[in-house]
Amino acid sequence: MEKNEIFTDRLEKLQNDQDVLLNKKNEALFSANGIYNRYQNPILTREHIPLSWRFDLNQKTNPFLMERIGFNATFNAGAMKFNDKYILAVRVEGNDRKSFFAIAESPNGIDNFKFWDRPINLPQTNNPDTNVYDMRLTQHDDGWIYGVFCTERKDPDATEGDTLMAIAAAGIARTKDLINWERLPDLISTTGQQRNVVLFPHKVQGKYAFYTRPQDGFIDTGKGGGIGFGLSETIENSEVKEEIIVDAKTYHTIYEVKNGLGPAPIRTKHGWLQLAHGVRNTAAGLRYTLYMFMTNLEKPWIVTHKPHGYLIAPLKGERVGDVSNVVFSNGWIADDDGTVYIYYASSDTRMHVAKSTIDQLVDYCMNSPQDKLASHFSIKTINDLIDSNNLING
Ligand code: M1P
Repeated sequence: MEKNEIFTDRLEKLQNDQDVLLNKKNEALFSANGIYNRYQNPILTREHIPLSWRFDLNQKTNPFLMERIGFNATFNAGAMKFNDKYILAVRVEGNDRKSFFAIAESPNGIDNFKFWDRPINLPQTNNPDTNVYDMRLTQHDDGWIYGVFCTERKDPDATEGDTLMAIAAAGIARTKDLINWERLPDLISTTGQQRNVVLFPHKVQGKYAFYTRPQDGFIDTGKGGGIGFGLSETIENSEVKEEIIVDAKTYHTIYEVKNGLGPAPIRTKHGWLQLAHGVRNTAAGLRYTLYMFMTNLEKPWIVTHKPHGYLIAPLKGERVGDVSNVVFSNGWIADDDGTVYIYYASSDTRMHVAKSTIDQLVDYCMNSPQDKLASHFSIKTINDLIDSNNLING
């Protein structure tokens, strides 16, 4: 085959394949638990990355139409509704392991997600990031859209030859249009490291409020007790001087190793709906699942309801990927009609959506039994349900 035929044939196939993928309809699957519906297809994969980010499309300089820049994964996306579109701020990871953020939009929240023309050009602080990931979007009362994310840098105290020691901190940027971003200084907090930090949408006691996840190591949270909460006088130089623990990591639960808040909470008349990830240990390594709880409307750091166990765990194909046995969420959208789109990533590889409603999630949180932390209590809870069902059935 002639070189110019290779180029034109490959370009046609690549463009057709991507058109088919981007326009594919997504169907809701039957929900056995009645709490949410999963969907048939992932909503974003590395195959969704625009061809112009991957290929030199000039036949003269790339006669074989080879990929020049490879992409490894699209996952852990922040989410919001913006100009009537369903927007994801996606963690895109290149073959070089560097993550960055890129906006993808869909007209209906479940399919047709397309990336905007270019990735987000995130300004640097005077301590440049090595890697950035897991942006939580918050539409704040102050008029700005905030993106709070993890910024990772090599630990300056790493001993010679140690190429692993790193420091995680909460980076903060804000925007009005999701294209032009202003970078603010990283959050200063009481512990050495932070990940999974979320800005609350309203001021509390006149201050900016953050959910935090204090940790004294890069991977291990150590003495950091779980999902925290703290206040900062300003957002331009954020500092949380005191963190209280909202939801503690706990022995023999799905969040025994660590946990972290997902997206900014959803307000309901019964309280704030909260989505988080919990991590437990297994012989096969860490297992990440998603769980929910509700917090008090006026005191969003106080848990009022907490169903036992997980809401979403990795299922079928979701179980396998770069970091297997993981589901992770840092984005959801509540529509005006009460529909809730839960965006979650599986195994640090691809994005999915599950659909529910505020009414279903409130009912789930308020009426599911709590984890009473021992098998014999679980049996009692099951027997109570059987007894009340027997009463109904005579
Ligand atoms: O690999 C699973 C997840 O691990 C981290 O989350 P956490 O800090 O709670 O362990 C993050 O790196 C996250 O991006 C990743 O999905």
